[in-house]
Order: sequence, then C-alpha cells, then structure tokens
Amino acid sequence: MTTARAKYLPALVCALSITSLACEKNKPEPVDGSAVSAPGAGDGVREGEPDTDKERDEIRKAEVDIDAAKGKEIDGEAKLTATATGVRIVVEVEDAPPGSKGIHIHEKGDCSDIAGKSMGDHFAPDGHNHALPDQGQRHLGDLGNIEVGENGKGRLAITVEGANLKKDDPKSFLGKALVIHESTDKGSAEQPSGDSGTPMGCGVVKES
Ligand SMILES: [Cu+2]
Repeated sequence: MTTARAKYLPALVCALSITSLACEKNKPEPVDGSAVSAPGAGDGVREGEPDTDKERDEIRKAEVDIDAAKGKEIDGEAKLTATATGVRIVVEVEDAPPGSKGIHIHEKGDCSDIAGKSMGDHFAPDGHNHALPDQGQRHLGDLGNIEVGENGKGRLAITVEGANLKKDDPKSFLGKALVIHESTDKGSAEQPSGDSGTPMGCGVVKES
C-alpha cells in the first residue's frame, strides 16, 4: 500500500494544484546568453594566490570598458585577474546582435579607429599561428568566441595560461585592446586571424 500511495501522490498533487506550474515538465529554459561560457573555461579554474613577495607587488587586476565601433551595437566590460599561471578574463556584453562572435586581445591599446583596426593584429608574442582555445597552441590573445543570446547578452570566462598583467612584460595584457568581432572566429582553419569579420567593439585593458 505504501508503494502505491507514493506512486499516485504526484498525480494527486498535480490534480489539486491551483496553477499548472506543478504539472509542467520539460519546460524549456529561457534563452540567456549569460549562462554560456567557453568550453574548458569555468569556475573550476584555480584563481591562484601570490607565491612570492615579488608576485604580491605585481598588478593583480585590470578591467576593460568595451565601446561600440561607429554604427555598431554593443556595450560591455571585462574583468581581468592575474593568477599564479596566467590571466583569468570574464567578459560580459549586452545590447549586442546575437550569435557567436570572435574575441581577441589585440597588440595595440588604441580603439580610436575600430573599423580601421587601430588596435593592430592579434597579440601573439610567441609567434604561434591563430587558433581557438581548444585547438592547443595559438596567439596568446586568441580568446575564441563569445556567445550572445537572443536577449543581446553574452558572457565568456576564460583563463589564458602564460599571460600576465605586469607592467612592461612581453606577455602582459596590460595596455592591449580587447576586441569583439561581428562574426564567428573559425580558428586554425582560417589564418592568420580566424576570419571573424569586422571589429564591432573595443576597449583598452587598464589597471584597476
Ligand atoms: Cu580580433
């Protein structure tokens, strides 16, 4: 009897329920770009505490205020944190066209002419070819793609191993530009930059 009662209890609750909410199953999650993050990147990443006195003296945090190119729609910001082995970057955008958009650190911190690429090429101090984060060796500034939902919002969290936020270091992101493109970065198949199209957003990495 106990088993039978347990079996029919959910149906009873459902029938007595004033609203139908208790009976709904497989209700689709709302589309929300903010839930999306890069493959392999996530909150399991070690944040890293300073190992030495020298590291404690270094700049630990930086930020980016992302502005739209003339005639483009996007707004957003990025927070950068130096870890023991690299730089963790969390990018959040809004008011952007939906889709998968190429995102990179470019070599020059100059967003004065985004369409004219005043930011220069991808930041690539190691001289590797262009690729996506899950394709192994790549430009240090290759961050892959950010997924923007139908609500215009997107979020990317990624840790770039080997980068830093030191002043005047050859692998520092400080003073470089974070750039978001209109199209999808196709990765290593498209050299030298992934064919992600016109830059639509840009901001300089500044100490915070
Ligand atoms: Cu780019």
